[in-house]
Amino acid sequence: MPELEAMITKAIAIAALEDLEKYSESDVVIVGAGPSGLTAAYYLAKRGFKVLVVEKRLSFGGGIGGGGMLLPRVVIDERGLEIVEEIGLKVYQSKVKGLYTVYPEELIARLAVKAIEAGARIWLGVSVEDVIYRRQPNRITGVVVQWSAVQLAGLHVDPLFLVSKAVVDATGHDAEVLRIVERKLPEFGVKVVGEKSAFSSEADNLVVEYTGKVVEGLYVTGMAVAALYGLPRMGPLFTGMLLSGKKVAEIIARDLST
Ligand code: 48F
Repeated sequence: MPELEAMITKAIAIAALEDLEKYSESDVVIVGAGPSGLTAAYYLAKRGFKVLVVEKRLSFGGGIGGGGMLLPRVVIDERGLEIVEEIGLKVYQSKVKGLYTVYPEELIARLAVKAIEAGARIWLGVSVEDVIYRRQPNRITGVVVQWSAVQLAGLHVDPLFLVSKAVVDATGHDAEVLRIVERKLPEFGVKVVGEKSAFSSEADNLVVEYTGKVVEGLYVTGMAVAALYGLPRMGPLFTGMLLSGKKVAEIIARDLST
């Protein structure tokens, strides 16, 4: 019988490397485990797609956990109630007419549990630093990943590749994947206009309306949509994030099924 320490190392190495091999190819890679990315992961995994969420931090939830200026509530309105009910999240009618509040920690937990139970995997501490592309026709065919710790240390370590039929930029305000495509693949014609100032009622609808495919193989959801198209911000109103995640899942499901 080997020493327990050796057994622990073997157990992790075998399982993790099997995982890496399994997810070297998937149907959908979602970059970012914020509200839009987790919602998209849930609805895609529920439909049976092989879904991997890559998150650069060691936790999921993105901007949910900060509530509104660190006050522990986020707001949704009526349009979000259907999704909230589906994920089993408790919702509290606000004294402010027409609005509801939810606990950020519960929203993070419910979204993550639903995505994971539906079959999505979420890799923490992994950063997307580039994309994979092909020509004729121009298309995005996956992402280039690196341990966030390696990036933070500023070490020169070659990354690895994850191939997928669809890549989703769910990286929030920074629209990191789209900015990479804009900078490194000018022939794709992606221009990240940059998010505008606050106009909550307009922003929350527009972000859903503009959610979708950007170029072949690359989709956008959540606040990255606002950054791409120069839409206003909405603050800690999360209806649009949930609806955007659901919409991008529906669009990808349709595209991958045809
Ligand atoms: O920022 P984030 O929560 O994006 P979102 O889903 O939601 C926005 C709201 O939280 C809020 C708002 C709505 O009212 O304004 O801000 O659009 O989640 C984005 C996630 O992507 C991760 C990041 O750590 C965060 O958890 N992320 C960003 N860049 C990368 C990344 C990258 N290059 N690789 C991997 N993960």
